[in-house]
Amino acid sequence: MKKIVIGVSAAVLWLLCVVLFMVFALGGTTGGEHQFTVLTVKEDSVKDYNNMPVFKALARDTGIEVNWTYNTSAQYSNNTDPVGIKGIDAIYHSGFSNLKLYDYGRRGRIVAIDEYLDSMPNFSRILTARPDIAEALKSPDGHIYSLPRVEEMGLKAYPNILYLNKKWVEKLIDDGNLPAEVKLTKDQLADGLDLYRWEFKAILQKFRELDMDGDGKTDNEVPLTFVSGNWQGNESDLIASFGVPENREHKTVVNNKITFTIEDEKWFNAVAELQSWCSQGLISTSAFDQDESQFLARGQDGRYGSFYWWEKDTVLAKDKRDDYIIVLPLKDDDGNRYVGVSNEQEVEKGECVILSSCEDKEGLLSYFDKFFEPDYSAQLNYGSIESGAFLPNKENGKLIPNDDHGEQSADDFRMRNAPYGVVYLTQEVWDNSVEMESRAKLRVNNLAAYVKPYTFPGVSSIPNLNYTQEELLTLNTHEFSLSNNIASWYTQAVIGAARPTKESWQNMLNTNRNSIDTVLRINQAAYDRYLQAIGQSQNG
Ligand SMILES: [Ca+2]
Repeated sequence: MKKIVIGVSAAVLWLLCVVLFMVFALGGTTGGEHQFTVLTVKEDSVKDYNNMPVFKALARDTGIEVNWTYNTSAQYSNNTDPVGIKGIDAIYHSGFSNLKLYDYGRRGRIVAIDEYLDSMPNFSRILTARPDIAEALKSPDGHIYSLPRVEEMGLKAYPNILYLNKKWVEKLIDDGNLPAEVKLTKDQLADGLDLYRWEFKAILQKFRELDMDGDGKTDNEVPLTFVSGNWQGNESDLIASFGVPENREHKTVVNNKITFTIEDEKWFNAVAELQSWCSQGLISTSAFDQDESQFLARGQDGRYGSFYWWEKDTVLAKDKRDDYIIVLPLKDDDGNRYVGVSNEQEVEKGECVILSSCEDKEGLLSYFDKFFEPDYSAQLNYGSIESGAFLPNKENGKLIPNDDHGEQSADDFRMRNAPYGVVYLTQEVWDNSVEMESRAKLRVNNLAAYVKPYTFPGVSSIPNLNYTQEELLTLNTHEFSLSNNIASWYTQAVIGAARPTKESWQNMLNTNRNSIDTVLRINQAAYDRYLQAIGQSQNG
């Protein structure tokens, strides 16, 4: 019976769609050229853009009709020449690299968007107000070939927070099992716990030896875990505690100098110590081969003694969340703490490209220009007001996120309802137009209180750099093999049976010397130009 009702309503809906489509199609033909087809990359679990209220609102607002067609990311990545797809005017979520953007751009296959700024008041304003963004978007010939995604919360540079199972530490204290040299009392067990690295290690050793969860087995506790090399929740800040500004690319800016962390002997010392932690079972070997979803699934039942992640709520089932506390970046023997800065960008370059075959470039770009307005950016990023992503009414001129999605988690809701892509959400927007989600605020506050103050002195992210054609090609030859070589040496060293030798580390550096120096030279040249372009003195 239910099936029949659904069938009937689907038929009615379909009929309605046909009628609506005809109305729009007729309107389109009489109105002229305001109809476009845009290919977007999305998974089947994400709702149809054509039915999303935010796109209906955009159509009403602009008088421009966009028909969205889809590729899943698997389909899309199999297509070696997506710009050659017939019948589309643009690609949303194009994900093009610098080299690809420039390559398509100089061959005239995608549009130089900077030539259409008259149709794009919002984007023009952004480029003027933010020379760093303008600089980041340029290709070697000075043209801008893509529309960006800008989401600034100051979060992505610090993707690792160390969480510790407080319940288990309490149990150690209660049972008299806390190592005598670790002076910890129960009332200290709160967010911001202050530990030397050696104290943390001594606690992990107890987690390893004892049946912490009380199920009768001593082999199913995971003392420490993370997702090695992942963009969040990786081991970089454990390595940083040895006094080296590590991130997952092993490459950072120290006092305006592009630097590889792997060249620092402190990095080698960290790797050697990690090997010892792994061989003693303090770090689970799965930390080096699990993906995000496996890591999240394994954490739910509360058998992690400690882990690195951005927030604990996604890692733990609801009833386990209060069991964990935030540990400050681990102190070295001298009492110093360090965290590195990631190179994850809050300005993402290749979000949307317009194909040269598009017959009304001004029209389509004036449509996408609307995406940069706060109300549209917010709905594109979190879901439509009508779908329940925000409360129906603004407060003090601000959109207020709706955190209550019933049985559905905030992540699930957002994944299905938000198209993401071209947005502009900056501090000014958070201050005036859109209230930040409560979980984002929590991250901001946690990072401000427990992580950011310990940023390695003089260290900053490598920004989006603007390369010449020759530089792009040279980087293309060196970067990929270099990062593979580093990753394979590192993983073998850490999970190997014996402590890595200094000689094997130096051999790895020697073998890759040419690539290391070439990448540094090119990055530095581009970084110096970047500093000049955004008007900063190199010493300042
Ligand atoms: Ca157990």
